[in-house]
Amino acid sequence: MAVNRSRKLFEEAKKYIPGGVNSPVRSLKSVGLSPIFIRKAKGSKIYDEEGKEFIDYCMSWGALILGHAYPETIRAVKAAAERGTSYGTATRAEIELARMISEAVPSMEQVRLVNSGTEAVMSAVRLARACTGRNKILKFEGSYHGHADYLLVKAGSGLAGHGLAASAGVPADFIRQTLVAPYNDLKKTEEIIKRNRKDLAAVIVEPVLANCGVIPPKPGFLEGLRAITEREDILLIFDEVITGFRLSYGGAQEYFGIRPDLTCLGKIVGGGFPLAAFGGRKKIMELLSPLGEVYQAGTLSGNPVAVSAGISVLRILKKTSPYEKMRARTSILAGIISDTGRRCGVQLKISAAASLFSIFFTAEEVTDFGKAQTQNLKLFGKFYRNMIEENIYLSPSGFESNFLSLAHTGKDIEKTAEAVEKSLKKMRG
Ligand code: KE4
Repeated sequence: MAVNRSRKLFEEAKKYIPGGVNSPVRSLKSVGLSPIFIRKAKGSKIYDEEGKEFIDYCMSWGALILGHAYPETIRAVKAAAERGTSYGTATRAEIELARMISEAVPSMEQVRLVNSGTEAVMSAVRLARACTGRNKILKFEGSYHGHADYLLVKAGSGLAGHGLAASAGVPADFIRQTLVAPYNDLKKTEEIIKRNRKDLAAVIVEPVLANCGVIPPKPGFLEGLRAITEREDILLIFDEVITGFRLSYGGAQEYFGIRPDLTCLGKIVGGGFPLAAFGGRKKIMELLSPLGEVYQAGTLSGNPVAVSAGISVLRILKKTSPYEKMRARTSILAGIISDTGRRCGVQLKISAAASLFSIFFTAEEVTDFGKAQTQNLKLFGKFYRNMIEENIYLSPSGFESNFLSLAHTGKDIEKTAEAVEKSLKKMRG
């Protein structure tokens, strides 16, 4: 078979880029494939270098809730770029985006724009440590908060898929301040918090665990977390890089009715550009330089082109509030996949939260990272490769989430359902 263009490009890429990719999870290594090089995208579709069309459920890891190359975003970005790509000064547009975020997420009384989710989380953690004068932070097994050294501890996403519990190159004393608790286990979490309360600055949580597949919070888990951190005077950080503007216009904190002290946003808020944000109570945010003693900076922070993309997306989301429609479409697809698995005699569990979903090849409910790790990854790889053959591009790991967008049509769902049927049938026997 002629080596396709992606394979040829991959060989070329490996000469100059480690592993041929700029981020491990897009290597497709954990599903037994090599990267598919995408040349263009529109709506719910991506097209490889041979022009082959795929229905995309990775959607740039959840960033493109409106779909690829959304016309309003393209128009806004072109207009912004024609006025210059970066000034390194204050601009009017940054005020508008910060105001829109604060109005959407009232707990974010003040906002700082940064360039990635990693940077947003790093900054929020530093702020929490300065605000409380304590050093320890608590995260949950399987959660992924970007690649800051001290957070690469029992992390999800690419670390889970590649079996790296913590990355090389991170000195042991860098992670000494990082505690880990089992997600959805409030009792164990409370024990760890009580044992460490005098050194604990913050608890950071993905309100829906979405980096080991999708694991929604059990009823009462987030409420309990809020009550305990409030009582123990510990800050609660919601990492809403995935759930922000995804679960609702006000994110998971609106969806679940919980008010954290600090919030991190990414992906959707940047409209597909390198833009993220963190924010919280004014009193805490005013600790940031140049007002306070917490240093945080960035050459391209609040970049006018990226900001124009973010504003264009938030305007549409605020105006159309597509959340119920996307939730309904996601549950239809989840139901179809679940029924098809039963009909084909393949044991699988669908886990969904709003327009997020993931497929675990296991018979038991997946409520934490430990259970997610028992999924049959070999079967997931087979299913993944079969779905690629059917031109469906899922997020390439059993430890990632899939994302529906406003651009996914009923026809896309039908095609996906047919692809699931064919893929699962090929896996029998
Ligand atoms: P970035 O630095 O990749 O923009 O954001 C880090 C981050 C922080 N918090 C959460 C909850 C996240 O999911 C992420 C990044 N998500 C991964 C996919 N699960 C990004 C994909 C990648 O690493 O290539």
